[in-house]
Amino acid sequence: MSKMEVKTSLLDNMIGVGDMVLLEPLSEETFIRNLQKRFEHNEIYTYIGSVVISMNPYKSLPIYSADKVEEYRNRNFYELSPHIYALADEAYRSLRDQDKDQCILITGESGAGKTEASKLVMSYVAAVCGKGQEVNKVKEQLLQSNPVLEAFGNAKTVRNDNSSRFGKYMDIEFDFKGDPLGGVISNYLLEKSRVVKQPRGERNFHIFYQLLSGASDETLKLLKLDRDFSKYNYLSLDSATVNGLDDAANFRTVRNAMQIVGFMEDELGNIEFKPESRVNGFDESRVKDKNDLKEMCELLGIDQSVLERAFSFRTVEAKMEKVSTTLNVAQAYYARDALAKNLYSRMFSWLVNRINESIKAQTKARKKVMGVLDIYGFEIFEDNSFEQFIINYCNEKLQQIFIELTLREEQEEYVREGIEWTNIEYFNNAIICDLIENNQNGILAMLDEECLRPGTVTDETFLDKLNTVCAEHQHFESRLSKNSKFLTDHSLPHSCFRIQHYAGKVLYRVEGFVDKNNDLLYRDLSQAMYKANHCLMKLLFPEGNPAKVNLKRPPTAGFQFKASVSTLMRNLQTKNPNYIRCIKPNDKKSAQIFTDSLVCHQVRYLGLMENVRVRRAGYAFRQAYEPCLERYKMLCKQTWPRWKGPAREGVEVLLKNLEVPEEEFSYGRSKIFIRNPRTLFFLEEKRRQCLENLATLIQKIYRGWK
Ligand code: AD9
Ligand code: MG
Repeated sequence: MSKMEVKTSLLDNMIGVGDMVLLEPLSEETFIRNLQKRFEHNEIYTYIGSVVISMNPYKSLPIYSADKVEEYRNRNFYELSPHIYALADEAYRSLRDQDKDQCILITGESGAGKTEASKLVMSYVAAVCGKGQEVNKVKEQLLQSNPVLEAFGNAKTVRNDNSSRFGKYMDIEFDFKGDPLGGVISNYLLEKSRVVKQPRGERNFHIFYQLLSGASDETLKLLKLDRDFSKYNYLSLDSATVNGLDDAANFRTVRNAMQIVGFMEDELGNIEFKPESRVNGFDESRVKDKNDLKEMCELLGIDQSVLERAFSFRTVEAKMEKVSTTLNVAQAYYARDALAKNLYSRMFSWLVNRINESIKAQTKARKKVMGVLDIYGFEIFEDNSFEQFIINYCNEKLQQIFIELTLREEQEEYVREGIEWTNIEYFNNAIICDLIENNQNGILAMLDEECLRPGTVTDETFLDKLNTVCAEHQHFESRLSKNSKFLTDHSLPHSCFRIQHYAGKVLYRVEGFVDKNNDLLYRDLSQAMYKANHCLMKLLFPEGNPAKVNLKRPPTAGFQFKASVSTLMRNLQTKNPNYIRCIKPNDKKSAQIFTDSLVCHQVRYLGLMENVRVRRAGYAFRQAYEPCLERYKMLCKQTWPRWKGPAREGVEVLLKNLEVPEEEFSYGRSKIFIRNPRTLFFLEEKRRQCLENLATLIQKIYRGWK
């Protein structure tokens, strides 16, 4: 094989084209038909260069077996048909062999398959890295953290029966050989409002149902719980059971997983108490059913009268003075719900910390890192609240990083390297990120300002402020008004504002924004919890410690989220990104339906067409001259064993000698740019053959000697 041969795996037309870069002719229509054809043949993965598009098959496919892992192991990215394993393998090898920290960025809307993809990447990496008892224990713990976190942090929504209600970023750490050492998980804003209220057709977090269906009678008795869901206000009834979800079996899986991760039996007990307190029905701010309150207090080791008082009165401390006011019924309900939400979300964070303690690497040596990001996907519901606003903001930031790193960076590199290039237009969502996060007049800043302002603050005053400031902007800055993504018009329903996100227009209802952002828990309640005779409560409610009177307000939920997202983005930018773009084929969770309009919408907002265009107009592969020459110099007599001149000239001689067509590459200032993945296969294949021949030769010589 001296002339270049084309590998067929990416070009096979029966099942569509494996790499969109090779699609002829390229249009949105052909792009979508190609995805459809592949989906119908169960080919759910398609490349755009090194980006993997993953289509949710909504059925289990036989493509994740141990044999498949072996097939993809140590193979070149473009060598076999597209698979998420190819991406995982490439990322892992590049981390192990080239010492480059990696991150796997998985994006797509709710139900598109991000969480499944993140688990596939983790299980692939676990299968191919390191061996031995210690290493296996680490792997097992890392993998088993998934079912635990999903039980406590996922729930059925109308979009997805197993929807992640928290953002998760996990750094998997490796030693210099590429053996796993441990990991660190960061969690982002759990949707805690779900604990006390779920939209129609949705459920509370899985763990509640799992516990009531799967725990033994003794455990339930100990926890003073009843199997009957209908006894609990906080558990929705219209969708308590979900088709295809076996809560009881999952409960056993989770318990087992917790043991593997390293939870002790008594800790398991600790987290199984639930804030599904049946402290219902307040009567003029007095607790009606004292039996429920009594049970909760017994479980948590709280003095009943203290908690009862905390549900009835509120103490405000100002300038060393304490003033007690009674709570009315609505305020008492509010206090109860606030306590339940805080108890659950703090317990969730505790759980993550506890898992981190178990899985943390036992060495201080430098580590190689692979980060896997699986967050909640972009959401547009009928009713969108603060949570959707936060979730969608996070998705905007991820889209921004994709634009920065693939579209902008790629084009800038051509300019830097002096390669001829015509710019390709793409939509940059920086303007939407700015609208939300700008320190002066971004929506989050305005919300904070309103929350901290003295006087009467309501969701409505916040909305007024938003409308005034954003309208002023539109008025004064014509540039902004042309592009403004804050949409004001007179057709908006009452108490709403609308944002033109990169993925679509979303109407947000302001109700609850101020409150959720403030995220305050009456001090009497945190003190009551702190006084509990239960070590976990002291840990979860440290501000309840009477010795620590801190009049400073805690940072708002929005502020904290913005800060943690910004840290995450900085972290991701230090790593080599690998993208998985998830797409859902239909809204019915069906394996048969391919809804054109839905897919088209996702293809558009994910910027996939621009992605192919940039990639096609450009070069699929680039490498600095020195390492390129080093890798392939064995393929040419003039460059082997050593090339004496500048590396760039060596590469020139090499490619000429191998008869690679001239239009296939360009010489940049410091790098060689190769247009088509096929050329890379060709080089790699030649190199493999060469090494094989060498090995056979050595064997022959060795045998001859014997
Ligand atoms: V959300 O933003 O957390 O609401 P995700 O995470 O994008 O969403 P998820 O991975 O949970 O979606 O996938 C939804 C469902 O699709 C899964 O529960 C599976 O039933 C189904 N799915 C997704 N990917 C695959 C797959 N590769 N093979 C089989 C899949 N089924
Ligand atoms: Mg998910």
